[in-house]
Amino acid sequence: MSTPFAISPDLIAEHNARLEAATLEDYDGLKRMLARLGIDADALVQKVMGFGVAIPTWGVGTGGTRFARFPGPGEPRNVFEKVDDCGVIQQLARATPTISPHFPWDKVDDYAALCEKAGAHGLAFDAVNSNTFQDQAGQEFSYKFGSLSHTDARVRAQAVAHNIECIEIGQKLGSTALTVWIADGSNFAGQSNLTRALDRYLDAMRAIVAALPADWRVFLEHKLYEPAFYSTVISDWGTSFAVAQELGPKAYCLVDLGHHAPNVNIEQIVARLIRFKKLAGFHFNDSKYGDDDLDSGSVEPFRLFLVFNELVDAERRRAEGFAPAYMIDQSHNVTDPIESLMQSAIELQRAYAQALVVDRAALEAAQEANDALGAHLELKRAFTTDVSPLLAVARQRAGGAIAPIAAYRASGYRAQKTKERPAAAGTSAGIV
Ligand code: PSV
Ligand code: MN
Repeated sequence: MSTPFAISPDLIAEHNARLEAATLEDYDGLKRMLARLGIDADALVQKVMGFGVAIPTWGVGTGGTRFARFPGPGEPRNVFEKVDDCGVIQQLARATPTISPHFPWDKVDDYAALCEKAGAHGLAFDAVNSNTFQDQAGQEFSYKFGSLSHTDARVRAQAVAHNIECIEIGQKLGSTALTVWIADGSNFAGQSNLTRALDRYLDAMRAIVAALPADWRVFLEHKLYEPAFYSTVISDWGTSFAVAQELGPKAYCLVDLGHHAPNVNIEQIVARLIRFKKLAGFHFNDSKYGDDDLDSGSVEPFRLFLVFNELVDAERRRAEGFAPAYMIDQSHNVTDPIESLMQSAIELQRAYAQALVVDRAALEAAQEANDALGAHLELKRAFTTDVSPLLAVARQRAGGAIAPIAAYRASGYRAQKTKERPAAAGTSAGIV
């Protein structure tokens, strides 16, 4: 087999050489403006360069809805090809040094080879995700009526065993966290005993927690509804928090930005979880209506900024136990997933940089003086600061492309992959 096409460092260097002068001019302007506020732009660049978010393996395939999936050209057909695409995202945008795999979707015979593949791209593995929301070929018991909270102890045992297998695979990949999201719930009032379902879940989760290696954590991901539409076992952050408390110090609450009641104040939930030392981290995406899995920052960038405002506030005051894991969890239905993921990572960096621009002392003074508008204007000033040149400089200093999507398009990567990766029958990349 011929060597798969890769984007050459020369292409990135040429691309950067063309854009460098204008970028530095803009950066110098921003630097002077920030200096007037007592902010060192170069220190912010360093901070941004230290920001990393995991790419989910399933995100590099085209997603889908419950109605259809429209496969994209040159989609990765297996996890090794997914890792290649993750490599391109990191090569150009330099904000995604880790990969979050999903099992059994990403099961392989040789995990050492998978680590080697990731390592060749300078990538490592982050949290592993289990899957008991689908039935797999040859599986003994069905998850149609639930998994970890199922009424049948044999189904629960099967789901527990799967999660333990995920931990074992994760150990081979160098991961130290397991993310558990279950689709368990009910579609009819009366279908499920709401109390007993949670008790069964807790029992099953205790077995999973007992199997965690000493340095591992488990991330509990709540979601209000879908696929269950009357009740969901782990429906909200309150349930997640109570469960994490019962499960002990290895259990944390994961916030997927699309998994909340409409109009809920997500940044306040984040602040609460930080306060009680139970914030696991995030699945980043954006939404207009529900769990839309749209690109981060594409619908409500101010909300994303407000979330990062809480994160930076916690980082600044060195909040105890604060070590959030970041992952993107999106479904790319109408875009090239590589482009969407690069842009999403940049939007996350943007929100982070804007939150770093907040004058915390001025904000606190306004809050203490009950100067409502003054406090708000301090946030707005930071949010409306165009940090784009700073992000571009951070990318370039890290070895990436000043304009990653333009460089990607110029590289012809997708066209090459379309030739190299003829669609395989039954490819199930993405979320359907
Ligand atoms: C569920 O909607 C979810 O957010 C979970 O994180 C899953 O693992 C992921 O989507 C992929 O379907
Ligand atoms: Mn998620």
